[in-house]
Amino acid sequence: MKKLLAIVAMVCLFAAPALAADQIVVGFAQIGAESEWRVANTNSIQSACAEAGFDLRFVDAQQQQQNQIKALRDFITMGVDVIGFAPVVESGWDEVVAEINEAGIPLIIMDRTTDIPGDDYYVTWFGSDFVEEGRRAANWLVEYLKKHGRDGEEISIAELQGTVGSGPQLDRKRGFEEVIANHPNLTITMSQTGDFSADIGRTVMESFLKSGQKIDVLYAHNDDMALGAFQAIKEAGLTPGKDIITIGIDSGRAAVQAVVDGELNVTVECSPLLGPQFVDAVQRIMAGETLPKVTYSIEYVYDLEGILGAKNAVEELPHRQF
Ligand code: GZL
Repeated sequence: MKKLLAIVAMVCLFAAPALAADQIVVGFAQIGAESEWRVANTNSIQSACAEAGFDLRFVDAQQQQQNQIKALRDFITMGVDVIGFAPVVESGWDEVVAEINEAGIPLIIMDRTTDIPGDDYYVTWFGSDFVEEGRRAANWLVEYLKKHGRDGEEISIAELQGTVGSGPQLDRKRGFEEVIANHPNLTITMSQTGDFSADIGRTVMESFLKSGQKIDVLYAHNDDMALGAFQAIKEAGLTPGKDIITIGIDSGRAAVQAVVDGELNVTVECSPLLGPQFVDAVQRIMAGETLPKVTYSIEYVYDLEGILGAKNAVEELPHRQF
């Protein structure tokens, strides 16, 4: 029996898929799993890398910058072929990025951005134009109010911001405020971070509602916080999408469903499906190709009224991939 077990063990050992000598080793430091968007982004990266046959070293930093920095340093020590990450916030990366550059490891940045000046520290960045997403949200609101005969009204906007100091939080706010600056009747009267989390979005919305201030519009920097806020709105005896105009960003399946149900008035798309682009960038780097410094995703807006060319949520729902 012992001899048989020894033979089986030997067979398993040799049958195990050995690391191909030329297998590409990739390190990716992910922000966390704070939202449906992030979970879909992780799934996209992991499945695309598996399909490409990469040896992917993947770290979930649980939204802590120091965890991302540690992971990046570990990748340097491992001597991976390429490093990728989505910076949880814009600042605090100078030192570790200099170490990556010093080590001569190509750096891919996706989704979020850093405040490091210039663009020679990374090979390529791809993701969404967050300022444009903020503009789209505000321009949609301006047109919606006009269509519904409310463009002369004093409109009070409650804003649920994303993770403080992150690219999407800074830029979605910037783009939205750039547009409403031309409409003095539109005012952000309350604004607080919900850290892109549905739970925190709900508790912050509870506090907004308890303030007793008039709320005509909820602008949430991601759909998760908007959908979390709906619970608080309903507990206050109000109907989201009717008593309060609701605006979200990301356009995951749950959000597009909420538009179909009439609770979310509009969702501005921000695609997490960046895995194939990441694999393509790694393969082109390994082939010695030059890549574009910046590539923006092509994205749309989904509502039920086709405002500003928005696509119809009912038609889109069956096609949502996340
Ligand atoms: C945007 C991405 C944001 C999403 C949130 O590209 O960084 O982070 O909008 C996610 O849902 O948490």
